[in-house]
Amino acid sequence: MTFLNRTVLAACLLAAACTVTSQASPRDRVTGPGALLPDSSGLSPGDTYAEYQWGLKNDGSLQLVEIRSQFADSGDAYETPDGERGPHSGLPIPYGPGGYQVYTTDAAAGVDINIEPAWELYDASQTNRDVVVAVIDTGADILHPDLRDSIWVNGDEIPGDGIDNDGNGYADDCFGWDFFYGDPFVFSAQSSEDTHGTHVAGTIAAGRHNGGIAGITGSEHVKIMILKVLGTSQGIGAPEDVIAAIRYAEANGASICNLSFCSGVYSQELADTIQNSGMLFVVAAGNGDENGIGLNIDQIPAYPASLPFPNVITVSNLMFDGNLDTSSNFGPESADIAAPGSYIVSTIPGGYGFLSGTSMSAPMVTGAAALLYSYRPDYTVLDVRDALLGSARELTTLGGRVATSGMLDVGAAFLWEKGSTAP
Ligand SMILES: [Ca+2]
Ligand SMILES: [Ca+2]
Ligand SMILES: [Ca+2]
Repeated sequence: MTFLNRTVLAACLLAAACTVTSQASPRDRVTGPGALLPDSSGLSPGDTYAEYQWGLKNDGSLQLVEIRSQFADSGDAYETPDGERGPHSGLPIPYGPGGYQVYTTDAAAGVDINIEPAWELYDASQTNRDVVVAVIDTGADILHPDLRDSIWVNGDEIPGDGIDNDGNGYADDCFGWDFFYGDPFVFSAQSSEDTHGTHVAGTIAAGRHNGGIAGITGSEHVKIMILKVLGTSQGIGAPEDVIAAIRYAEANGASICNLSFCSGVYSQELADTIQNSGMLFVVAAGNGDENGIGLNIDQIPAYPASLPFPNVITVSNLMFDGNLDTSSNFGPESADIAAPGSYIVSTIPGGYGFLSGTSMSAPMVTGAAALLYSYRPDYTVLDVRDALLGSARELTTLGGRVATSGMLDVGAAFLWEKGSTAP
């Protein structure tokens, strides 16, 4: 059981759904306008939840309080020889004084992506270019008030006529494509299976100064192409759909892809597709083993996180105290950089909610990459990668954990000089 101290969060409901393959674990959620409060952080005036976006501005006031049972899960004692768990043991549950211990984790001021100086430069620039970011994930709520202005629209396609007007091989693909179900509908309002992608999209590109949260790029120049490859309440998918989505993204103008998913299974064709692409891929490092303990993905590879290509950035999950989250995968060769990923507030269908995991860390870097790529029309996507990694802010906690030994620092990336050495 966990609590996050700060007024609004006390009213949070515990989310019931759970995604498995997509690299997030739902914890708390806030929905509806009733929870709106003015942004007192000064981070992004008009975005009422910006106060809770510690990843963008961490004033050190958050505290995580966890109440953990002192008794180990007795389930393992009842494992059958073939590894399956037996029925519930029936042992008495250890309630009562002394049965639980309280653990607190305090935020460390300044452990954030330092977005404000980057926004100052970006907002003052007259030469920002348009950038399309592919979110290859679950679907996403394209009608969300904080997202709808940020959604890529295929202007050459006429919706609903059943005809592939632009001849790109997909009929009625106005906002992207659902490769999971094989149709043009990138959001299912009837189920909760598109929560994950909605959350990822919001971190990257939710509107700024329009209520709700502040997306890193805002909606003006950066648009999100929704490519659904993960479906069902488990967030599962297939490599061939990811491959098709990558090809669609590149053919239809995307330059950066967010891949917030992970698999232990290697696909040579997926690896080849990524390596041969001209796009930049920002990839979640993954959320550890079945007990939620982070793995060294240099030794136990996870894909696409462990792919060693120069157009891939692999991102680990930084907690607000400046440590890697215990669940985050790491690897001094395979993981490149850390970014905030725990207790991240972003858009969910019909509202806002908190999710945690490397799935939330990757879109921090994707948003930063898109912002910088927009700000610097002279940069290639590989220049953007060099800038983000070369300017990472070193933390002693990250030494030997990620290649840069550092966390995302967008303000520093905006000041990075092309030609500086990068890891
Ligand atoms: Ca089409
Ligand atoms: Ca059409
Ligand atoms: Ca907003």
